[in-house]
Amino acid sequence: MDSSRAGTPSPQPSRANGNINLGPSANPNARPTDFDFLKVIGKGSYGKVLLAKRKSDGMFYAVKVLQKKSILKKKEQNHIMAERSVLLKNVQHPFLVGLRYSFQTPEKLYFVLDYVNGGELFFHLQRERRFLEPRARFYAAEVASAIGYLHSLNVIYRDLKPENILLDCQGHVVLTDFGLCKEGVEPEETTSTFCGTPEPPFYSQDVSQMYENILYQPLQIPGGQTVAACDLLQGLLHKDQRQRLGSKSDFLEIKNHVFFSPINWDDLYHKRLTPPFNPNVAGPADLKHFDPEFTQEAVSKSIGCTPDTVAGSSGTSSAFLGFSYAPEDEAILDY
Ligand code: ISQ
Repeated sequence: MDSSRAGTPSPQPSRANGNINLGPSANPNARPTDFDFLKVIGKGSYGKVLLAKRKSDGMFYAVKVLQKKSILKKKEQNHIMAERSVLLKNVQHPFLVGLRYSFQTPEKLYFVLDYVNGGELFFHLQRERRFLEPRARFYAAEVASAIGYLHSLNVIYRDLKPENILLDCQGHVVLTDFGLCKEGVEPEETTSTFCGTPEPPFYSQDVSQMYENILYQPLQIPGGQTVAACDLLQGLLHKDQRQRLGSKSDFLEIKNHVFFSPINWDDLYHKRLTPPFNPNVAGPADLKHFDPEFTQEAVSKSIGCTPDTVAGSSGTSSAFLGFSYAPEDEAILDY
């Protein structure tokens, strides 16, 4: 049922009666009670991500739960629906989290995502303070490969930061949060909104000062980097977007930059490069790489106890008609 393959437009919400309709629901049978919700493993601007075990087969998933009432403003609905349709396109890239299916109750939206437990890159970077260049190169290359793929679908990923980059159990990158993706952007177009989390290297406690820094403060790169790394950073952070690395031929320019000359991109894509760091997890239930701030938080009882009603019955839920999704070829996805 994936109507949003590369090159085809994403499903667009229909606005009749103010409802959003992304097409026929494919998995109306899914329920929150299908899962045991074990731990909170992440929090985003619109909800939580929970580690969940599916009762029928014992499989672990990361289930993103969003409160409908907190996203009912029109702009925010579009944001969530954009996230969903972006996720639908992503299942085939090795470094983007896969959406298995989604469903809703009158109160909440549920995204059933692949669960990866190597931890956030943010967590590892905080612990080690900085990565040496070969390690930074490996992560940057896997991220660039994923972003290049999104660009090939005319999708811009607008909140790239270490918190949104996870590692899988082998140490490969998995990008997760698609809430800020902008869809349907043609290559000639640009996007001019300030987006994401505009912190280092232009950080200031005063947010407007930080924006000033981003726009006008010259880039200062700490010593100890190779010429290739400095050149890459200067290229990516060029103030003039027309001169920025990637502005002419996108991912190809990144791929061909001298900093990445040790990378065989075909081997990278096929996960034939050994990750520079092995998260050493004991199994899918090993949460040692997740911040205790999240994992010690009790899972709200309401998450697993929503009535077994689906959208369309009343109130807020009608705005999310068409949300439920199950993959066309369930066998491929091992469901
Ligand atoms: C998958 N696995 C672990 C954590 C996650 C957080 C957000 C989205 C997907 C995830």
